[in-house]
Amino acid sequence: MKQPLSSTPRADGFRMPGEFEPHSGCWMMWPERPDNWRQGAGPAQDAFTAVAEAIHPSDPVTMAVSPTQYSNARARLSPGIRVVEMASDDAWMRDIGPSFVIDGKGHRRAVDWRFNAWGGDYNGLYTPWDRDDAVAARVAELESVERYRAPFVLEGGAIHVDGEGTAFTTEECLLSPGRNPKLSKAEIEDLLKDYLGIETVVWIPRGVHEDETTGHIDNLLHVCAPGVIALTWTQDRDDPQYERSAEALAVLEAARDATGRRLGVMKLPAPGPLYMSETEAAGIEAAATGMARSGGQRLAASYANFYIGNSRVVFPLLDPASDGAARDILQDLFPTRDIVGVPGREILLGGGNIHCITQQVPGTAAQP
Ligand code: KQY
Repeated sequence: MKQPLSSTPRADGFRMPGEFEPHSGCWMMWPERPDNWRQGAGPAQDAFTAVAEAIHPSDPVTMAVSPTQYSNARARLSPGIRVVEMASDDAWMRDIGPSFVIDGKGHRRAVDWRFNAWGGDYNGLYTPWDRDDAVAARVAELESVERYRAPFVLEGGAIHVDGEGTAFTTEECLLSPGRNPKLSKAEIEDLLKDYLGIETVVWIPRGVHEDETTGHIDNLLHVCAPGVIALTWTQDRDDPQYERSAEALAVLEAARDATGRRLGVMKLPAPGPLYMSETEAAGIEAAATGMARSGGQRLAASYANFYIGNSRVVFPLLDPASDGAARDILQDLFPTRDIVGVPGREILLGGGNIHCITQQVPGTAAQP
């Protein structure tokens, strides 16, 4: 495997583009871990297949899959979806894949973050995680791009960018003791600037209630365009999510992005609240580490966990009472894209949703 570059994206004139900018493809990873996916992962494989098929008409999809699952995945996915063999510890391509950066001259590179299963020995969700940590380098190699190996722990779901110099993250996540306990907030902010090619970090206090990633931003909000944010919102002041979303709204309303612009915030209704059923919990094998499951457990459900493709936005269907309202808001936010809902509950049971299981590859078109 090729050695990583020793400089940084920012020093080399690269930036992470917004998800709403053009893509040349999308990577996913096939689920199979029986202590995270119920009934031997069959229902999750159906859900991941539906997501891949929904994205594919918009962005060419590559599904990475372990050698033992290759035939199963190949048989389930339509022929236009590329299937490649790759080892992993679970299936969260947003978090284990690279974040791609571009330079506006047609060059693309990968940022390979250090991965420790969302908290390492402190509060990580499983061990070992070395196969997950190796995924970004393999994706970079298959995309034929050079790679930076970042010197700190971060998952792709811990950040959003607007492509114009601003990144969004949460203090709950990036300042958690399980990730980079020796780095100060200022040091983490400097590293974000260097590795994302940005100027401004908007720090949201906390993410979604009961999110086992410790506060990933991608479950709380989405950057829909420069200066436009979709934020998970509940009207129920007694719901623990209310305070979290209200704090986020206050920060967003007070913030200026890297261009000095104020942010517009669109509220996405929170589904539910949703809980794991006894039957669902019973179908998941007991976990040796941090992924204990039980009936009645609150699920970290959010419509903000969607994927923005070239011509489609693919969002999770989570609650018939609010799916339609979420769809209408997304259509207002993305008037030129089709809004495609895909059942999201099986992915939610594993701890995330559609954004968490996808990783876009930006296009290479040079910018003026
Ligand atoms: O990005 C994510 N939401 C990943 C969730 C990991 C959950 C592992 N059970």
